[in-house]
Amino acid sequence: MITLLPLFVACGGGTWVVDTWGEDYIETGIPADTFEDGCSVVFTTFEVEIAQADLIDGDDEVAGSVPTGRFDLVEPGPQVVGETVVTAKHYDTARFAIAPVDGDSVRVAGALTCGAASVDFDWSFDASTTYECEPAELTVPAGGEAGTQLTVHGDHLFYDGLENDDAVVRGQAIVDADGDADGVVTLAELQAVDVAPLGYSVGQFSEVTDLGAFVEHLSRTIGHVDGEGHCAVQF
Ligand SMILES: [Ca+2]
Repeated sequence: MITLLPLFVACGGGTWVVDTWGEDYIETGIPADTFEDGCSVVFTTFEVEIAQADLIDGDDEVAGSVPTGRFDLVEPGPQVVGETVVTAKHYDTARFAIAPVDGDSVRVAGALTCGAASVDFDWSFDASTTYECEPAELTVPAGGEAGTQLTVHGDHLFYDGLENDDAVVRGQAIVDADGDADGVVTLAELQAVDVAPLGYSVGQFSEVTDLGAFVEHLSRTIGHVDGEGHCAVQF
């Protein structure tokens, strides 16, 4: 009997481990050479509320769920979200939700610098976003473990397009949005700025007409899988 237990485990399942990471852009900052207009940003807070982290079987069944929680990605990572035992096999889909649990879903704070001008920001978003992700190669081995990473891309908050592949990272419009010139750009100040004169592209999202709505939309595009892997979002 003593030898049967490990055999059973080996045949039945393996461990799926989920972590999350904001990479250098969130931990250290986004350098000026990444911005089309020479700005740069340093984050002091980049919190995401991971409300769901599921491994999906081929027939759209949830094969396993890991415990979730709130993570500040400014802290050096990757940070482990959780793990669960699932049937050992190949999987092609992981589903994550960044959504409010007890407060907002995403909070980003930091400082944006463009030339001699610098502004602070502290923005909270409360959208619920489900990311349907395609890990490049995910096979959970019997008796072993395999991992999936919810990789968060901080630079996406500063894209100048909502869906075009040639969108670039810009900051000047956000610095310029500081209407009362107090050195802090609020979401309300972003909402007072029309995006059309900025040359920003909204693509099919014609309801996005101000810079606040634009950045909020971008806050729902930050989730990726295993680095640069693709996740689909239904808006
Ligand atoms: Ca202000």
